Amino acid sequence: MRKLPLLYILFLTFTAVHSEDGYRLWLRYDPITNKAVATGYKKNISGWMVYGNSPTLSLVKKEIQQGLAGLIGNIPEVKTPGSSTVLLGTPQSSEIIRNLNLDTRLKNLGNEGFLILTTTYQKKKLTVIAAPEEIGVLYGAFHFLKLLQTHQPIDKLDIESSPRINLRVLNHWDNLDRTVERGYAGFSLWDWHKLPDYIDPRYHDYARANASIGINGTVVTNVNANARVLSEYYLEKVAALADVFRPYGIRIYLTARFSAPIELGGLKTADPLDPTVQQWWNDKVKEIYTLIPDFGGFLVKANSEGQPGPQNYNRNHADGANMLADAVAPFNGIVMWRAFVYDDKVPDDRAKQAYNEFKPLDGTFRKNVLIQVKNGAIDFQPREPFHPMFGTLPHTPLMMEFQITQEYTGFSTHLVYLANQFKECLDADTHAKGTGSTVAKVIDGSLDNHSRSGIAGVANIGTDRNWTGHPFAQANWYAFGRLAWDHQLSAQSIAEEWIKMTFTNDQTFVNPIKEIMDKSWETNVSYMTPLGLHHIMGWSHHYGPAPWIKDKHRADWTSVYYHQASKEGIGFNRSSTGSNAIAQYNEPVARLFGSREQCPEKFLLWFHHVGWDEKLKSGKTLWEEICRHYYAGAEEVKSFQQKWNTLEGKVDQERFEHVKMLLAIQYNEAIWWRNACVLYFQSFSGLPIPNGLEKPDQPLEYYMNLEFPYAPGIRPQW
Ligand code: BDP
Repeated sequence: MRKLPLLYILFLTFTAVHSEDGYRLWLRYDPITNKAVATGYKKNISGWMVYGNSPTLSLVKKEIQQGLAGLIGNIPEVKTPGSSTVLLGTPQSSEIIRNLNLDTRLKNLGNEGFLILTTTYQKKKLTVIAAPEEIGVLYGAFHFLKLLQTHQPIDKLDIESSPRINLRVLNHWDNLDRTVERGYAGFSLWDWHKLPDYIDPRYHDYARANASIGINGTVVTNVNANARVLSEYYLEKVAALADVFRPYGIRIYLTARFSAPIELGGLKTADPLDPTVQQWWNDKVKEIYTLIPDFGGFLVKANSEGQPGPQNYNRNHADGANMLADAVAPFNGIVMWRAFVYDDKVPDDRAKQAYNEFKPLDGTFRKNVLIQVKNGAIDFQPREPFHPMFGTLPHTPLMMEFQITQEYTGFSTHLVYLANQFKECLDADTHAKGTGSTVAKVIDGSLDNHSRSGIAGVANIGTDRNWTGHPFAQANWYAFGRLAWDHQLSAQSIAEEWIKMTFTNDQTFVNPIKEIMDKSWETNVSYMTPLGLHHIMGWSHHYGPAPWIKDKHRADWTSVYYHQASKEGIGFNRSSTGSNAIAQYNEPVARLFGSREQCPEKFLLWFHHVGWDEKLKSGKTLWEEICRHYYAGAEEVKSFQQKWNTLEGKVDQERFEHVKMLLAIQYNEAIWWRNACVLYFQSFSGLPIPNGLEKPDQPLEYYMNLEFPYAPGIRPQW
């Protein structure tokens, strides 16, 4: 039998009492063990009071009470403010807040912002957490507790914070049978069968976690939509979820299957310009709002990957989106219409198709339509250049769609901190209105003066006890929320606060882990798709390497379509001598990406077909550089393992062992990626693996013959 370390055995004995299974996420509120820090906080917090007892302010009360009790212990709720009271409320709920002359400051915060201020009132020192609306008070409470969780000073606070983006939503690709498309953390949280009568306490915990990072919307159903969710039977269940989420400031949205009028309504058509179709949607929407008065609206995937849409009736995306937008407009609802469209019947480069379809429609969408665009033009690859639609459709509010679930970055087995990936895209300069026209400014509406703005993240959450499968995948959920609130935050600062709240404030743990997280995405790109390679993963399930995939029923679902490897070289020529996809970018981006010499090497094979022997900036040939990346990526995972092992004892044994085992899988899979890709590409280059690099222990055929019919996350009908 395998011997378990003594510490681990001891820990197992105690877990019944206090288990660190990751359920509590970043909201652990364990006692601050650093005496000096705890004493300092106690001096500044002698009591607390929340003005008001609405559903949201009751949550504030519960959070503050729980948070303070957990972190510093026994702080009484007081009836009147004494010295060092923490006082929370809105100007409507609290006379003291009204008397503090904060009107202008509060007004400037918008309806979700908050203010945390150390001040004096009637000679008493107070910490005031105030907001124009109740939800801001909840956000402020979480922020204040975060200061404590991360051991920040609180004696002289003056913090104003409001979100840069209005709509901050999770997209759940959850099916009504509770499977989750591209979900790697168990089944769907939504127990449709038992709803509306059974309310799983987890729904509250889910909403609370989201509120703690400012997420204010959730699309609970898959973009590959099932019309049934719009039936009365399901709408009652949706309404029950909406009731749970409401006090947390979270609105519910549904995916709308475009053919629902036929499937549910028995109509002969779903033509958006047919008045009976419009009427069907108007009636359906009215029914939804009767049950859910603050229903957010619809998310739609149309005419993409076999989904029905307006083009089935020779109408365009604007016709479809506007028809739905008209139905929800009287109720202040919105339509998030996805730009993820491509068709293998179209002979053009897949990377160009979304822009080609949407650019001519710029300015023709209703005011309550947002076009939801993936970060890159292909499909959530480990690394993609930013989507050319950002910065080229000034008359249409564009939403960002990031993928938090790790479909293409190792499922929930690989430690990959995605904030760096999100940031690379957000910080990219579209040059739409000169230098500094970043993607972030496009989506927050500031570049083109759009009052609506939005960002969506495809959720990585499921029924796994720790929500996300990998303990570190929680960081991606967290970072998405934080960047949605403020895209100016750095990936590193977000990592730091997450580590402290999720694990420990011990800097000898925080620093090395921050370093691992910071490197982890680049590492993942290196051992999967270095130098701009893309879409070379296992067919359909996307598990593991499979650059050899060819001859499928759709060319654009094969790997050879994307890497174009030949005896001469490798890479997709999207320059002016190839598909000319670069022309969709503004200058000087188009010129930069289009030039073989200037193109950043991280995107080289995305835009160029390059000879195996051609020299790169390092002086090495392309072949040598490809090998170097694959080998270095795998080696880095080994270094993560080594570093992790030195940290045993600094955190609970349960999560320590969990991460340790997952890192071992990640290392094996990185080697698998390395070996399979290097051998496969070698079959074209005919060149030897450079000296000093270990030779793969299996022949290429071995890797090509591996099969994974039950890899998680796949849609049953694919
Ligand atoms: C791809 C996924 C597929 C989704 C699609 C989408 O493989 O399961 O349905 O994106 O975003 O990445 O619609």
